[in-house]
Amino acid sequence: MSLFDIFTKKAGRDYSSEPGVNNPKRVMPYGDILGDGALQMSFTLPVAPSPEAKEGAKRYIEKLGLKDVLIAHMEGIGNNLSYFVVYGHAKHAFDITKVKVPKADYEKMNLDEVVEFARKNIKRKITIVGATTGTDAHTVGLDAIMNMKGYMGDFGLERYDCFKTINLRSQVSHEELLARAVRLNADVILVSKVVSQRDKHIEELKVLGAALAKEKGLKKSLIKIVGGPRLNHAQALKVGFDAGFGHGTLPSEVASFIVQEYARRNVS
Ligand code: B12
Repeated sequence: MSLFDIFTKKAGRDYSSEPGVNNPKRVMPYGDILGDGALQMSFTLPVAPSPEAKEGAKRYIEKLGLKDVLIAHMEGIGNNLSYFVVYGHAKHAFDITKVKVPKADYEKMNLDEVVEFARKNIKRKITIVGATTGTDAHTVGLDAIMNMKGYMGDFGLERYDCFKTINLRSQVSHEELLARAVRLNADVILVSKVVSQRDKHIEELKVLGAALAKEKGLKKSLIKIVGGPRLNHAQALKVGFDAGFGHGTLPSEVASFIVQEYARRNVS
């Protein structure tokens, strides 16, 4: 269906009984009218901006199956590189009832609820050791979770009375993290991985996951958590961790998981 059709023939019609509209089995993007499949995407091509680059970008997106393609923006972003913003209309829909995403098992609580839960059920401070590992120098994500001031108005783990937190900061080797976790008798380790080029973060986490599993000096009940913008819970499980937290995670989500998982493992 073209944009013309959408605006002239279909506008004003009741779509609620049609595929793609309010129907969880046929979900699709929309822009102007539910079910129109309108979407916006952006990408970079390794060519200088030109009328040919613009037309090439349009044809490429048409090959991907989008209709009514409009290049809304083209901009040079360096030597022989162009950035594009494109609008188009997709025809594909998906069945959201068939989509299952593994998630860390916890009920979200706020700071006071976490502290109260720990006071009632745990009755001791939980020792948490955090680090950004390998050559990764990004500390902001880990700090957002651990530091007193927290992230997006949500206080960090240092603020919780029920936790003793040790932030080893960035570029921490696996050996050092393991040694510190053993020495501090850690209950939880938090690993941050931000650089993900060529899936380096996954490779390194596999190695760390295996080293953690082998290390005899660690508590058997140690809770291993990993986080970063290109990570999710399913990936964390695959590399030997107990939970994975991605983009936009709030400290209280991590705190909620920690106390509930600690109670599951340690309180009978
Ligand atoms: C700030 C920054 C830097 C600073 C870091 C300063 C510091 N002290 O951290 C500096 C300038 C040092 C830097 C360097 C580099 N950077 Co940089 N950097 C960024 C930038 C702009 C912001 C990252 C950030 O602070 N985000 C804010 C925090 C709050 O978000 P977050 O990290 O996602 O954290 C949240 C979640 O992911 C999660 N989380 C994160 N960690 C953890 C851990 C746990 C346990 C849990 C539970 C949750 C959790 O919770 C947080 C809060 O919600 C990003 C681009 C971007 N916009 O994201 C690039 C970016 C991450 N950097 C990038 C790159 C390539 C580099 C360099 C390699 C550049 C270079 N060629 O030198 C170097 C790497 C140096 C190194 N050895 O690691 C790339 C990574 C690309 C990739 N896919 O790997 C990015 C995406 C930029 C880009 N688009 O190219 N960088």
